Amino acid sequence: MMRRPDPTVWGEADGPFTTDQVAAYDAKGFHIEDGLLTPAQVQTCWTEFERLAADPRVDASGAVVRERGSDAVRSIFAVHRYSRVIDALARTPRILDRARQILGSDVYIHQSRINAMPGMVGTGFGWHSDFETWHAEDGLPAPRTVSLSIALTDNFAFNGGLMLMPGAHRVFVPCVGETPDDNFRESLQKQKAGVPSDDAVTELGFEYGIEQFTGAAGAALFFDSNSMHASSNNITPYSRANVFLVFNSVENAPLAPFGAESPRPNYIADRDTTPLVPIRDTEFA
Ligand code: AKG
Repeated sequence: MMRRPDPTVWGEADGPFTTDQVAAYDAKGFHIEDGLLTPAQVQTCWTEFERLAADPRVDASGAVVRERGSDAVRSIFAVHRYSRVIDALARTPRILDRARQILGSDVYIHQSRINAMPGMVGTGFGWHSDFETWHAEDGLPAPRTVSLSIALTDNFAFNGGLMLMPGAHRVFVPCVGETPDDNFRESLQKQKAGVPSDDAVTELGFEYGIEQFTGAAGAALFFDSNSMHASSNNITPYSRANVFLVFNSVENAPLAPFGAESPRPNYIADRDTTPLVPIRDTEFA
């Protein structure tokens, strides 16, 4: 394990986060904002999720990942490409200005997805840092991204709410082994390459502890790309669906992958680095 050489907050740009919130994000690697979306806006996004999940063209594109051993939708990728609503969501000032504030530059979307975590059959995501994969397989040079997870259903402690290790984003954990060709075909259902060893997770867990993102639908979690995070299986009847938007700095454009033969497809790791153009808040939903 090594201390991360890069900052978490890039520059001192103004924005919706207060100075204290920026300092806490810097120290913990994440920030929770209750009520980022209104109930009506959540409903609009949920309707989009149902529409995309039923669209055969989206399915045929490969963007829909299903749970192992069941037909239930686990993830839909590139939702900002398939949905005008999600595209507009990403460009609302309350979201875009926060991403720009943390990253100190213009931003574009590196990845978007809805993780459905369906009731009874939703399977969790083992401990990992996203930056490991985004560096090795997508070619992002530095951890200069901020991820946003917005709850489309209530996120409880018991229905697969995301767990994070506060402060562990400052440690980079190199993962053992090589990335197999087309690793994403398996890793999006269950990640095996690019994950830290049990010993590394144990050490970090005892040093940093674990907190959890819980909140009513509409709550949001902003988190750093090197945050150590995971979720448990959802064995409750209550689905835990979240929309994820990953903002990358335009100054951190992807290069050739650092640890894989070829980059992942565009619907998983977008290589169009055109800066997002803001909209007015009233233009969204
Ligand atoms: C990821 O998208 O990298 C996650 O870890 C998502 C975890 C979740 O949805 O519970």
